[in-house]
Amino acid sequence: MSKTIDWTAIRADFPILDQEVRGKPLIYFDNAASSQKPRAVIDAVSRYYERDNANVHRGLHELSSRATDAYEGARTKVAAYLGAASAEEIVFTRGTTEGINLVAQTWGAKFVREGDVILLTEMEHHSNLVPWQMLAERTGARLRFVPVTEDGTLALERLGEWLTPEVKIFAFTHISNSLGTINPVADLCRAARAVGAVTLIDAAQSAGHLPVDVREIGCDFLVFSGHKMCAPTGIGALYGRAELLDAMPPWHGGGEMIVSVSYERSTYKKAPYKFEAGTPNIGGAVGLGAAVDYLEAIGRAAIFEHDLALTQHALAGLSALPGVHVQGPRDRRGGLVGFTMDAAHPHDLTTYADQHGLALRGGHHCNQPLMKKLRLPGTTRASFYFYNTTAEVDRMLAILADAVRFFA
Ligand code: C6P
Repeated sequence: MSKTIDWTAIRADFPILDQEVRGKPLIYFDNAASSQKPRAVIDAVSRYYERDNANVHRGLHELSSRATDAYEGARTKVAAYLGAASAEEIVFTRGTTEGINLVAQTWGAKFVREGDVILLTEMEHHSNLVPWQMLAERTGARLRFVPVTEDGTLALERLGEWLTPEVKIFAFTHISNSLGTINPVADLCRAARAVGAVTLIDAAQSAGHLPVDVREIGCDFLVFSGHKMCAPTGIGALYGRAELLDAMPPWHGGGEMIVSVSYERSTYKKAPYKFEAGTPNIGGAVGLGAAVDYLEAIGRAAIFEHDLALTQHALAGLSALPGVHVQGPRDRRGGLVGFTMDAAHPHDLTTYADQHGLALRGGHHCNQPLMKKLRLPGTTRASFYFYNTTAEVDRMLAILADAVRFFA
């Protein structure tokens, strides 16, 4: 059992939550798309620009060394947050999407050949699908998918049918952004290792919501986005096992990633710097470091418990609404609920909710193939975070009950 936390006091850390939208108190349930930012993160970023701003790794002056310390300090915090063996295993990226593209285009270009298999699942976000399609097109590799079953989980009892020795990489999401399913990532990594496949975990929906330890999980790569876990947009990280990062060629070329350059050729720094060409998002990294400190002070186990309590409350209420159908599993799920309403298209329902100050998300959630498979036009999704309350879930349920009558 985790420590007792004053969740109401925590809410006061988020200035944006204290406002009315369309004359109603804002209920922000679009956290899976992007979370809100606590004062601690906003202040850390402001302080950096007010006091320390300069370029990193270059200038031999005080501000540059402060900026470098702040940037590298953030890398160390992220490494500890993910349980990485060292800060050199953390590459700063713009977010999940960029991290996956980096692996597909560097590791993939070097190690994936015609006839190899790239194994994904049917519940992947476009970010963990399109970069692999591009790699397959370039190399002649084949894509294969672990199916999603009726109950919104992966067909794991038949995993051996797809996870065969031809699989070079198995890339899968930790938590589905549409179904809420939590995949058993450590088991999947173990199974992949047994056939010699490398693993990549899309932790976009998990890194800020539950404890994630890359060495306990046993993954080779893991990617996440800062903006979904209280940090600014435009910053995220790729964790890569040192041995793999070392074996990968650089990605973008330019300043910061080189040791020496002649007109003809260049030599490159070691990881992670060889993957960080150009001036990085220093302010973003500072914000990410502050977000990590903030989340660690609350504790991810407690955050997960709070997410789950809200989700269970929402699931019970939604199931009682006529013509409303919840997608995804009942158990082993994260803090989001996707659902459909017979009488309303997800876009119309989401617009209706917005009229009441309730921010939901409606559509395919960048899961077009999954929606097609489930024969859904999309879903309406409520996604929770630790600053949300049971009273807000009750208010959502009341708005949706009105919507059932409105659209009937
Ligand atoms: N999902 C949502 O569900 P970026 O845009 O790079 O920060 O994250 C992409 C991404 C990758 N994987 C998963 C599982 C995700 O959920 C997301 C982002 C958002 O609302 C936007 S579609």
